[in-house]
Amino acid sequence: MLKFYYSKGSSALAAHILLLEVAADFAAIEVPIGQGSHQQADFLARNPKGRIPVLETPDGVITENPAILEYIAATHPASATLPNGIFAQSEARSLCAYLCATVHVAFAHLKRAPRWADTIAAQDDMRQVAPRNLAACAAYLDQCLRLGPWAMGSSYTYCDPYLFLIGHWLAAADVSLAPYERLVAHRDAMLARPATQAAMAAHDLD
Ligand SMILES: N[C@@H](CCC(=O)N[C@@H](CS)C(=O)NCC(=O)O)C(=O)O
Repeated sequence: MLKFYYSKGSSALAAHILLLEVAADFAAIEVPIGQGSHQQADFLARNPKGRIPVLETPDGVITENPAILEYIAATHPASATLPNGIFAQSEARSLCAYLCATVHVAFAHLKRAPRWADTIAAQDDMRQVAPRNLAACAAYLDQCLRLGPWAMGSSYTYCDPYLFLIGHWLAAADVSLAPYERLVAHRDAMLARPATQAAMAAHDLD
């Protein structure tokens, strides 16, 4: 059985949706970031980076959202959430790398500014610039959906819960989705799926 370590409202929502979507056999273990549980020794033994999510598999521990999502898709072939063929798989990795390394980090500039700057002025500046960068990310992601309705085109893949998470965070960060019609349609299509609804409920989100 898989063990999935998550914190409510964190980026773990993406893998949580996918685990439910593919009907994985998993146990969800809450590690509340707000209580500092991700910095406790037992969690650091699993992920020395002290970050959520973590997936414990029969072969060992996986960290980093793109790797966790691809693992879930690849180990549940009946769900057909892994794109077919090396080109489509590379495109999926490319999108998830962008979500992880650029978009997620742009969000972190809002909440985790002290990680990158010591002075209050520099932190404030970073927070002020963040919405501009996030809007640029949203515009790019809207373009990515031009084939639609899903991130990779006509079929739902493991990228979709990750893209949904980002859309959800954008709205929560007061970056209006309204100008990005494809992102709005994608969010609505995701919200119509029972797995998304169940994962949202598990994270106390509506
Ligand atoms: N690149 C990592 C980022 C993980 C990450 O930063 N997760 C956040 C929650 S969304 C976290 O653990 N934050 C706790 C902290 O920064 O101390 C991934 O994609 O898994």
